[in-house]
Amino acid sequence: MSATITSFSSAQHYLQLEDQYGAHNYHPIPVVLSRGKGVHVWDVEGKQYYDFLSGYSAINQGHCHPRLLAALIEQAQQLTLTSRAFHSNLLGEYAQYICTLFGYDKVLPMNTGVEAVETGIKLCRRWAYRVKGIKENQAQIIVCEGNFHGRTSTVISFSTDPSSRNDFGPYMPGFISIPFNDLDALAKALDNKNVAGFLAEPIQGEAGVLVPDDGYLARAKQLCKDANVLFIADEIQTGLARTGKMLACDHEEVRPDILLLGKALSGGLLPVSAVLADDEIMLTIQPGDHGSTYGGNPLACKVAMESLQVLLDEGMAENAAAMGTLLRQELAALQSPFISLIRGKGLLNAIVIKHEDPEAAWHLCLELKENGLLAKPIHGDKIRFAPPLLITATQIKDCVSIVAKSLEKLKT
Ligand code: IF1
Repeated sequence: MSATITSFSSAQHYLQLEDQYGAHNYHPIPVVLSRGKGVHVWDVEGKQYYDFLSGYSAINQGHCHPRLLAALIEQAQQLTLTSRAFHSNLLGEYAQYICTLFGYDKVLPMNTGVEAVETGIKLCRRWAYRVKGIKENQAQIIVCEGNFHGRTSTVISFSTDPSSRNDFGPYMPGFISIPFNDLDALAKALDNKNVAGFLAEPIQGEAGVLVPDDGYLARAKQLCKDANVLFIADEIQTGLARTGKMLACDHEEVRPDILLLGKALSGGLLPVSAVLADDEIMLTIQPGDHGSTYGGNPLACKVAMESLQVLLDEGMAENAAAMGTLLRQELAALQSPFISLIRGKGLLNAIVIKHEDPEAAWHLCLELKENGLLAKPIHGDKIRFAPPLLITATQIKDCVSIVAKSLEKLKT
């Protein structure tokens, strides 16, 4: 029997369907969205919200950006997928564009962020054995406690978050965990001839927007260089103008040996990720060694080039820097007894909630929703504030007034 879905105005109908037929692998804020434009989304009842999550930084360019939609629609009517069994007229153009923009010899195109992370791990290991000369199956990659790099079995093998990792064993070996933002721990871990790489987020997103000390990235890169170890920067969430520069590494003029991009590389239209590296690393993978059905498809290439160009043309990094500073200033000016910390860089921010109710951050997010702003807690007491990068000063002030109004609810 074919299921027929009649359009209902009640969100309840959609929530019930999702609960009955969808896996229960998320606990969303109870809102059912049906439209997005710029910094706003609308629910099925037509209520408008500010989006303060931006699809976890996949929608830096704003919802349904007209230039991205035009690129998608135009290419979708031409050619969407060839597989890599054949060439297309767009992969080479895209590869040149992105390599020139970020200053690398080559790009390996993938789809999701975690596929880029997995690809980076495989490239690092391949380089370890075929260039650095580490003995087969002995390569180690240093990672940071509190990391979030995705949800495949390999990647959760080095997660320190019990809900991401527990009861998914057996785990992939070959990873050494050290504290984030700890150069002594990194230096000590690097004193191991089997270490091939250091994988880190320049700012730890899921850990609560943890910004490392000034100089940490530059010093970490130097320590890796001195130890002949590859620095693998996961810029899937921090990259593409989110922190006020094209890359978070740019704040310290650090050039990763392997650069991982995703999310806003397609402006929220379809999954596109990328791994960039120079030939010494990238050419350790030869034909048949790695790939993906959709990796580098013409539709993805077209949308990714336009997504990057929009960031540049609309000065989104500069706006993120300015609006991020304004947001943190305005939040601090509230002097709320319920906000113990405000931190972030550019428009990747988080507030830490102080309240005797352990669910206070969740309740605040429900109140924010009632007042027209969508955000979601990170691990209990923190709330990520990461709007699309085209947000204006007026809108920032409007959002902060929504936060102020919503915080009143925590008094009761
Ligand atoms: C979920 C978190 C954010 C990422 C970094 C790789 C990936 C992500 C730095 C993998 C993905 C997403 C995944 C999504 C929620 C969201 C998230 F809460 F999970 F941790 F943003 F912080 N590197 N992050 O942030 O990219 O394979 O998902 O395309 O899994 O719940 P992906």
